[in-house]
Amino acid sequence: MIDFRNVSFIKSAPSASQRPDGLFDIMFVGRSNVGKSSLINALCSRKDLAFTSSKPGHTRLLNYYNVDNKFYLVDAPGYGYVAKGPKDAFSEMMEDYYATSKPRLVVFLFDSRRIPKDDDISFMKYLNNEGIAVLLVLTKADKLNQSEKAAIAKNIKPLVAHYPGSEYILVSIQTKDSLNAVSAAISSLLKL
Ligand SMILES: Nc1nc2c(ncn2[C@@H]2O[C@H](COP(=O)(O)OP(=O)(O)OP(=O)(O)O)[C@@H](O)[C@H]2O)c(=O)[nH]1
Ligand SMILES: [Mg+2]
Repeated sequence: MIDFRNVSFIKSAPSASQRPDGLFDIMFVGRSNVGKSSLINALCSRKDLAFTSSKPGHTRLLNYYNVDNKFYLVDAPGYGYVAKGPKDAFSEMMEDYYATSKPRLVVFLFDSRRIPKDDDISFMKYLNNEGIAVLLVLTKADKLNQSEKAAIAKNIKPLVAHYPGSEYILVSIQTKDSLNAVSAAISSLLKL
């Protein structure tokens, strides 16, 4: 098992060439505001390890955390939010990152209330084509009512179509059981 409480911030890297050495990467990716930084804090039982914000586009750099001396957990900028200029922070950073590095696992976060858009689907396709292992996490489960919960499987079909495992975890940062499920799934996928 992984002790997520044994965590330390290593660095914020403006580009993948400045990544720290030594361990492999698990990268948290997803649309801006989906809850990546919040999930990292919740998993690690820390309030302000990763910076969160109610405004999208908060995380601008690749933030590396050493988890239990087993891997680097990488908090990435979100996609789908263009702050300024022709590209969002995600496109710039990720093109550079994926040109030189391959994460051992991508934790793909998707807001459980949403319908997948083209950019969600193309990113999932990309990960699948690259042979990168994916764990699909549907976030903000506490905001769903029963009928919204029942509609999830149908809603996310276009996304799951490009995701061979097709299993997903419904998560709320307020629910310890769902956080334990994420931790257990990561352990199992990494055989840790
Ligand atoms: N109700 C609820 N709110 C959540 C949950 N997870 C995250 N949030 C809220 O969603 C907002 C965005 O969270 P962040 O963790 O900053 O999102 P992010 O994906 O890191 O965003 P960027 O860094 O901009 O890409 C914050 O207001 C969080 O409090 C959840 O499980 N339930
Ligand atoms: Mg963030």
